[in-house]
Amino acid sequence: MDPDVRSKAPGFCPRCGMKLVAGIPDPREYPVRILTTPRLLKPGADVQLDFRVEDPKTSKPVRDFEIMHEKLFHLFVVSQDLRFFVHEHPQMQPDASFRLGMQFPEPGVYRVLSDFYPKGGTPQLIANTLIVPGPGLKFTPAKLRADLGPQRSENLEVELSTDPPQPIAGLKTLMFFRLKPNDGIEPYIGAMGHMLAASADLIDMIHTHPFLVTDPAGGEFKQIQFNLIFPREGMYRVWVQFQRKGAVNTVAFNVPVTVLK
Ligand SMILES: [Cu+2]
Repeated sequence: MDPDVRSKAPGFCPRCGMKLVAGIPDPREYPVRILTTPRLLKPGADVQLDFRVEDPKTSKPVRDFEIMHEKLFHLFVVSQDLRFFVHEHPQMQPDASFRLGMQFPEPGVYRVLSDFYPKGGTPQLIANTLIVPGPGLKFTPAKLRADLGPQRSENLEVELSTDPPQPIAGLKTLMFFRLKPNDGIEPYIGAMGHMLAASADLIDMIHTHPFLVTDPAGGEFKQIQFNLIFPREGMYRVWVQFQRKGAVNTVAFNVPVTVLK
């Protein structure tokens, strides 16, 4: 989904292939209610999450959604210490709610980000908080150190470089991810990569997709470029997901963002 891509006529986004919708409706937030079963969350235990999207005007459940990247509903769950990350796709139920089974590994505060596009509305990224009580529960934001070194996952090595080398809040940062080996890299849920960037205090969360995919250096690596604007100064944790030969690779970097002085 590329919310900045606008067209005068219905069609498809030239960048990500998603359906373009005529007109620009008022941006409105659609509240998401989360029901957990059991109600009290326990670390390491199975839990069922049910998501109900409400129409902000009528408070009635929303039933019609646009498909974004092959799915009706994308979900991110991130722990406050920023160690736990999942990107899942809850399934629509007959009553138009969405359901997902998962586990929370440890006691803690979790930010739950629902990404969906109600028909007739605008793309939504709605944050909720869930608390998993237990020993060691903390409410303090994560303290992260910069970590820009190469990361390895299932079957890929990922290197990051940025332009400017030190990202500046409010200005566009080009982020170049170099993927090795450069064979068998394929789309994952409708895009050549997915990024979630979260400020260490979990206030700013950005979900975005590649701007450009190239094979520089004679194809020695695949370069996947994301462009984004970090809203504020401070540390950001940036998760990226790429698929190679059927395996999803999730890696994360800690990116310090400065201000223009
Ligand atoms: Cu995505």
